[in-house]
Amino acid sequence: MTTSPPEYLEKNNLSEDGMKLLSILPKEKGWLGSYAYNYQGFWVPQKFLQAVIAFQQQFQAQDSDIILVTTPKSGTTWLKSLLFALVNRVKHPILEPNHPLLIENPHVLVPFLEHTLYFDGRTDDISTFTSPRLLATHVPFASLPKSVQVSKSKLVYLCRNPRDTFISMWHFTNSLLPDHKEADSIEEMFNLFCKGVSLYGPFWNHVLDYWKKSIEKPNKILFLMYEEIKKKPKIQLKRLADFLECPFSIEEENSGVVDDILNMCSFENLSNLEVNRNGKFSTGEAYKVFFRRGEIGDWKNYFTIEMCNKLNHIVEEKFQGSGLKFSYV
Ligand code: PAP
Repeated sequence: MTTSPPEYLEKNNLSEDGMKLLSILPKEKGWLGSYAYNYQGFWVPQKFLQAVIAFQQQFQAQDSDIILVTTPKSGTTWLKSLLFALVNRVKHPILEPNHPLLIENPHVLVPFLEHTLYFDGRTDDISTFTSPRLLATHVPFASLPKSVQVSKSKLVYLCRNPRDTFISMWHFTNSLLPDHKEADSIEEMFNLFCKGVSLYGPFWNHVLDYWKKSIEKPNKILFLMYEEIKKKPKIQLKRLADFLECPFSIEEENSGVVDDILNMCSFENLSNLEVNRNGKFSTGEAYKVFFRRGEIGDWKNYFTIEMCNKLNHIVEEKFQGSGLKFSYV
């Protein structure tokens, strides 16, 4: 394991209060040698802790907000693009040559609250963003700002089966290392994941809390799974449109708008765009790291029988009686 974590995971710019908090939080040596801190029951690297707190303290939800919540590596980039295309389809017709999704990365069009808008002491005036504001977060339900929970804002939740989520995260984290040197071994990272130590994890708590809330409040939270969107994209996109109260009209369906959105946001299309092949965030990370394979079942290339058994055992125990089932193929 590397001894000097990359900039992405660690940065020593916490306020004095932040440093005090850090000194009392439980910590674990996590991904790429950085420490993960257990804050309000979930694991977060130092780099994002202050931004999570700023988001909690400063964000004021508006009733028209649409907030995408995901477990990291569950297809966030994909759903950001689908949401943007869907909600803005009148302002930006799908086949227009300069559609924003053809020239900008989905993470720019649907920014993360803690990773972007409240990151590093930023003070953007997000109250003036065009309505409906499309925003994103990885923060667990119980730790969302109160105004999100009590407003009429809508939450779209996305998760993915834990095997593919883990493999995607393992590749992603290692891809942040220059020359992929000193990468984390899959065994070490898998053991941490099984202990619950993963970005915004434990994975099962994150998923289960949103699952239960989506049943309690079906008009507030829509629960989506990567595998279901892959297998039945039209049905899931229409579900999303209905939930957001912008259903497709018969004319739109007949003229192929649903397919046009799915084609524009497909892995093949997005990953081959110039902006996503060569563009970068202002912080230096390349957009291309968000496009790897985009498939269900890559776990088969990495998981041993023992790993499957170990994770199955945890997942079955945690999700018992919840009615929630993952698809692995
Ligand atoms: P984030 O949560 O850190 O923002 P996220 O977008 O969820 O990242 O992770 C990227 C994953 O989504 C990658 O999965 P993989 O490692 O298993 O390949 C990426 O390939 C996949 N992905 C990105 N865009 C699409 C898309 N348009 N369709 C399907 N999968 C996609």
